[in-house]
Amino acid sequence: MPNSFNAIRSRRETLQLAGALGASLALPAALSAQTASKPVPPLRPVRTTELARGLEHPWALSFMPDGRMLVTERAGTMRLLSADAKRVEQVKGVPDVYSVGQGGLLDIAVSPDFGRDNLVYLALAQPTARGARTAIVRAELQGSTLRNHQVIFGQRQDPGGGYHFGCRLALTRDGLLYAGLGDRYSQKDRAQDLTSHFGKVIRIRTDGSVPTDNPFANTAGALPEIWSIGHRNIQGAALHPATGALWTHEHGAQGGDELNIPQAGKNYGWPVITWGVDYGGAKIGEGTSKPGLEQPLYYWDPSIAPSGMAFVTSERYTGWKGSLLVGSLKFRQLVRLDLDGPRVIREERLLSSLGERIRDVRQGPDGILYVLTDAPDGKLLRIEPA
Ligand SMILES: [Ca+2]
Repeated sequence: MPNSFNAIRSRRETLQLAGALGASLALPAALSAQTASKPVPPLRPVRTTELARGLEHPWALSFMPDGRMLVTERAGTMRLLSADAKRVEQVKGVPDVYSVGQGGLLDIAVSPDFGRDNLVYLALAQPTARGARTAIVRAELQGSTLRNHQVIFGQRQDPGGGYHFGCRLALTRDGLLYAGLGDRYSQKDRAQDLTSHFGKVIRIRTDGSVPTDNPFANTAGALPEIWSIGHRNIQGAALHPATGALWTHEHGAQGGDELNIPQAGKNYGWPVITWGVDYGGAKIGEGTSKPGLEQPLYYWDPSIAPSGMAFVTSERYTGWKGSLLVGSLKFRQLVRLDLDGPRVIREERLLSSLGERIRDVRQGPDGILYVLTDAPDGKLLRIEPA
């Protein structure tokens, strides 16, 4: 089994040795792998209010500037909720999805300029003649209808099977779109292959074109959308509110769920290195570290099955500003990570008493936090200081 404490200790010893030798040892941007000591129970009580129920396996929540909410449902439907969630409409014009296993309608991101352009971005498993691929569709929301659909990205390969589509989206203010893509499980070795979109973070412009400064834009044979490689199944993505950097998390196999800050052209290791093992306990790849491959910022062992991610910028929660929230499907909790720059200094587990799989977490324009629960009768909950 992976032993994170040894990893931390061996890094400290390396630093001490380097110091003793008078050597300058540049710290890698992602530092070394780290798991926290035991997660702590809630430090302060929170109150949850159920705003809506009857959502069918809701997957993602995105806010419009006026506080209205769009919620995707995995089977391929979408709801538009009024800001108080009292009115719920079915959105028309949702694109066809491959609703098999983990596939279906996945993430949604409302344009930062929605008031001007009415655009929304959908990540979905899209059916093809041979199987399915993860695709990103841009459409205008007019009233409660999506119109003028454009597929702005589609994975190059499209095998069958219903696992590991990813996909989470992060839109920047200057017109870039990051997407975290899964390895499709059967294609895991291709997470290392620059001719495949499996197991990658991609970076495109919001019209689907490829920025010329992408790290592999001038590499012969490489797919130019690729930003970083060696990911397994990304289920959370958010831009850091101060640095603007993309943060992601991904599911490992048994143990080894990871938090990363994917940087241009870097390799995050899957399936060559991982802090997890295969289901059943068999070793995966070559171990936990290898020169040239990035260590995660943080990892969970046992796996929590993370889903959804939001930085807290709100002042409304004492002690929470600047922390990172991550839903847990497996442990049925909301995880709050206290950060010191890129290091996790404490992990707090919230909402345990609800017993709900947490699929998504977002901060609304009102500075309040909202979560979606994963169930046939899924809920939208508001989280407030008690
Ligand atoms: Ca990794």
